Amino acid sequence: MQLLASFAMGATFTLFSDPVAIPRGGIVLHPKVPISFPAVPMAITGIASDFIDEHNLSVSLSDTYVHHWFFVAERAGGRTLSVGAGSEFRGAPEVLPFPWIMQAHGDEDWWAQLHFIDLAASKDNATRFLPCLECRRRRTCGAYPNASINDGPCVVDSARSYIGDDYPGGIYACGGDLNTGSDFCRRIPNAPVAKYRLRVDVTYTPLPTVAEQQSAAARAVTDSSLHAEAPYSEYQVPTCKATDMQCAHVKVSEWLVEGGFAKCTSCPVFNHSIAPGKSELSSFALPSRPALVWAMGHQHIGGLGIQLWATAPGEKERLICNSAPRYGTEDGVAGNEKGFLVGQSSCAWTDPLAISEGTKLTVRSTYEAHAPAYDTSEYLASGAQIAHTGVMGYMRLRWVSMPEARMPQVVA
Ligand SMILES: [Cu+2]
Repeated sequence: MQLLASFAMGATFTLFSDPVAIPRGGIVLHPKVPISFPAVPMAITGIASDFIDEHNLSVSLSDTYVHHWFFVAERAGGRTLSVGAGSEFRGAPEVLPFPWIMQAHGDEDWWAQLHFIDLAASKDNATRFLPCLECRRRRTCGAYPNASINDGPCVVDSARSYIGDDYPGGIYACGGDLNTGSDFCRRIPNAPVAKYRLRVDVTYTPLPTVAEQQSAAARAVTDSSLHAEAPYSEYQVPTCKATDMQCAHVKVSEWLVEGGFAKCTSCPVFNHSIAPGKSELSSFALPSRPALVWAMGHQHIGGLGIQLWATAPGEKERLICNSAPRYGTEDGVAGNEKGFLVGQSSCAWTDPLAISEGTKLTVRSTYEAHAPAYDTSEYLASGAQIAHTGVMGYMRLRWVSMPEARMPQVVA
């Protein structure tokens, strides 16, 4: 309730997740950490986040890697908002162009999904650093807590017996214990436990009257995320041939905007032995007369950029959004960690970009694809096969419904 006193036009308030404990060298995946969010109607215009320790200081990714974070609102059992992605969080605040908003009605349940990998035992060892945060699967691993000190990413969840024996790494190998964390990249005997929190800064305008709430509804966005790897949530980047001087890998998905949906026309049938995901990731409902107001890609280390292209009926293909990653340049500096992906550029349209019926949308996610520089003999996927394990190529989109009178016949 203290937050309410500070409400004003365009004000910002700050939320904190509950503290998350993680043993040094461990991993934590909390699927649903409750967030106390003010139970009043508001128009959210921006969300920024930070990852802090017990002293409210920003934590470096090279110390504890924020693999993913999602800040989610649910209403009447359905998800109404999802913000966040991965390690780029400090350099990728989600700020909608005026006058578009994320609408909170005041009766949502808010929670965060947090996935952290502690690199304390790996950051001084190049042979562990990258395979650790990429969750590269080891050939063998002991059972926690009696695993050897050299154990690392393994598929240890017996409930996931459907995972293929040749699964090379990714989320399935990074599950961890949901409550206490688990041994992961390198166990530290009697490891101390760190406690971290997610800090979320919300910029908003209050909506105290029914009339203001109704007006805001016309400016409220809906979201969808078109994966280059749909219907999966991750993919593997194959190592390029030695003769390939450019050595870049491009993952592509194609989508048809038709009948109120964006449906993937190039995606395979979902098979859960290959990678996490779900068949629903191949089709998304769109608002009537869909138009884009914001887009941002999400990639992992090794990403070179992700693009959204559109081909309206009878038109040539056009680049809609090029979302470029930014890599840090300073050792251990939170927000600019050397070699880490610390930002991702966004695209925004104050005047919505209408996507007409029959338009083909294409997502292209590019990664560098050189063989790993470390010895991969202890991992399931050898360097000759996989350059990066468990990467993502998400194009995160925010949609509004275009006024009918302004709907063009082709992409503007
Ligand atoms: Cu990711």
